[in-house]
Amino acid sequence: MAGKFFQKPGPELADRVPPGQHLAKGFPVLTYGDTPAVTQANWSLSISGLAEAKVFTWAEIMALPQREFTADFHCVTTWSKLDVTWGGVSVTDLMAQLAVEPAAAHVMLHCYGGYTTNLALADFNRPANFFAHTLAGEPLPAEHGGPMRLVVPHLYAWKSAKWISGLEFLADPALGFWERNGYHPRGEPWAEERYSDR
Ligand SMILES: Nc1nc2c(c(=O)[nH]1)N[C@H]1C(S)=C(S)[C@@H](COP(=O)(O)O)O[C@H]1N2
Ligand SMILES: [Mo]
Repeated sequence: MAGKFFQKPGPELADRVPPGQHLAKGFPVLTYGDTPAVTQANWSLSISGLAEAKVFTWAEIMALPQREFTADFHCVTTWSKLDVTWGGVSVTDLMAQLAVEPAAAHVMLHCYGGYTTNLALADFNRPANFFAHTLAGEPLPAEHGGPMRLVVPHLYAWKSAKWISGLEFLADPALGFWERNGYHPRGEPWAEERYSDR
């Protein structure tokens, strides 16, 4: 698929680009359905399931430590983008604000527009994962999930929920939108966990 939109990684980047992936030129937009209209004023993040129920406003998230992140981004449709620069709040900083029950082992991410995706708690609660409101120094564009998305760099990008609206903590594994439709429950790019065998 080398050509106008993709390029084969040179040997110097081979250890950065997972098997079967090509480097994207630019930053493609991958959305199932329409871009929902969400503003900072009407955005909130709801905590539900096996955790003390809570709703964070935009201002409450902005009051948490604001950090910069540089991360690679791997879409299962075979494009990757290296060294994307983001600004936002680490998942571990947000988790420190929550009272999650010990029985919680999974989390379902809910989004404005109805998209969902599932993660094991161990894949979610990592300092390298973050809620992003800034992309390349600018407010996160709506088509890339603005005003707020999650980014989970170590898994395929369908786990990086755009327009995130809620975290639902669960005891048992569950499947989100693409996972119900044949994508792998975990989605680790170096192991090419693209599709489910079920
Ligand atoms: N809410 C929501 N989040 C989503 C998606 C989506 O359709 N809706 N697509 C996922 C997929 S498949 C990918 S590859 C990335 C794409 O992010 P981008 O559009 O910023 O490149 O977002 C993920 N998060
Ligand atoms: Mo994707």
